[in-house]
Amino acid sequence: MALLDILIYPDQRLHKIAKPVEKVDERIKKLIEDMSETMYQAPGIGLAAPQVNVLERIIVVDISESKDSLLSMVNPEIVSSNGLAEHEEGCLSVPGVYAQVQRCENIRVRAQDREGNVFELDAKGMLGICIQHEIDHLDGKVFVDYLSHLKQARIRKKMQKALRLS
Ligand code: GNR
Ligand code: NI
Repeated sequence: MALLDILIYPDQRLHKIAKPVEKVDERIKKLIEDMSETMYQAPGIGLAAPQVNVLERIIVVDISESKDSLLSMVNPEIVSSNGLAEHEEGCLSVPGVYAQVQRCENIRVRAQDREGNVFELDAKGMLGICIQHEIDHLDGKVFVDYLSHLKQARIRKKMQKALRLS
């Protein structure tokens, strides 16, 4: 297992679109293990491959208190959704920044598991929000992209200043 480096906003690589995984093989399993370890160590409740500079459609999520409910998804897709939910979000790629974001309240997701088997999952609450946040990363979107341009400019300034000081 290995810890991976997390890209920090406003790194332009966070805005690239990830490619579908063609075959769920040993390389993908290893990547999922390393991503999970990186997420738990951060600590975070989710991580998407583009955050660790891998442009492939893979996410890991664990919203449990006990950190024993890992959900890994390869090529996840939202197949249906309804309702609206607003919640405060944060992101491992934008440390120290939190903001309200509007998402779908209920989603149905189709994905492949670590063995390559297709499954579907209904998610709401924090799990639903987290999965939408992670799928956004696969599409090159970071939660700050939903904020006003003024807020985005302030966040970029804050992040660039923090980078200069580190
Ligand atoms: O750890 C995380 N917490 C979180 C809180 C509210 C909404 C979404 C998230 S996901 C985030 C980890 C992360 O950046 N995943 O991409
Ligand atoms: Ni994030």
